[in-house]
Amino acid sequence: MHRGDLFPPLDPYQTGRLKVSDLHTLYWEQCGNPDGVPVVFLHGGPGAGASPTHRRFFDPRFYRIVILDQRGAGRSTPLGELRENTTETLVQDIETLREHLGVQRWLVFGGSWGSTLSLAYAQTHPERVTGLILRGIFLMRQQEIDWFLYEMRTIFPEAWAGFASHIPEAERGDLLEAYWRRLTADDPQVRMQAARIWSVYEGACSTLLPSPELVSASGEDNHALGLARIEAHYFRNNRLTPETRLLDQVDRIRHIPTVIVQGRYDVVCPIRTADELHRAWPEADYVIVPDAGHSAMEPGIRAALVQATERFKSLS
Ligand code: STX
Repeated sequence: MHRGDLFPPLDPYQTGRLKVSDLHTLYWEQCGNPDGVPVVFLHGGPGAGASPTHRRFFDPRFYRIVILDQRGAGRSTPLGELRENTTETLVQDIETLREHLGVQRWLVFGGSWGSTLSLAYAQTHPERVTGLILRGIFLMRQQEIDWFLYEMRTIFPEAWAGFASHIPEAERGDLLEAYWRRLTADDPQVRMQAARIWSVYEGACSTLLPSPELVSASGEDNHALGLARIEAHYFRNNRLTPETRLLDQVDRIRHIPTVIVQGRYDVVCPIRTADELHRAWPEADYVIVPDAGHSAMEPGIRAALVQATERFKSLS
């Protein structure tokens, strides 16, 4: 069994665009084996978009690897569009793409917000899901959003200072509202500046050890704009109801083979949430990586994720 690192870089054998509403068109790609076992990759944020590295969690000889940029994210258009952009529309888009590609059932792989969306998708369409690989669990509850906005400061005070100091002191009592105003301002420069600072804050808190590469990638214009606008939009306008919905509805997916991978020192999505999910769902395999933070690219996390995709070969 492959126990090493990511698979080698690879190009898609097919890419496409799929119009999913009057407003939104999705970017998607397929890599690996066209006759292989289907797996769909769901990126984080929401709004972060997928990258070429994400293709490399899966053995390309075995898997038919489907990757999409969610509404408003990455190469999907319009970038950063907030209208018609809810958890329900994202779940529907996954179904639209599945049907478009002629896939019956697939393995669903998602980290961070991708874990949230994977759970929402699986609970809505359990018959379509052969397995779940979930990393850095995020359930979009008030406590997790407050942690993101105010309490990551406990561990990353310098990064938080950069995030908070963009906002005048009088507005700092409600950072989400203050950022929302700027991220949706008429002036594109005001939006861009706020987006860059929001995204760099998240990136800086994502790794156990400092990663200048990840921080500078976080500040890249298109990535930052999609991520910050859509993330703020979901935090402010698109909470789950009730907020415990994904935990309450574990019964719908309890039978689906699942691996949860969680970094012990994940500061963006603290392990407490993964622990709650696993307590509600003891049948799921739970892998705690003892020396990792949040990012999928943390060495221990990516190794655990590759081990999980390798293990799923025998269940396919
Ligand atoms: N956001 C969680 C999430 O999905 C609250 C996420 N966290 N960091 C990221 O995504 C990136 C580092 C991929 C931007």
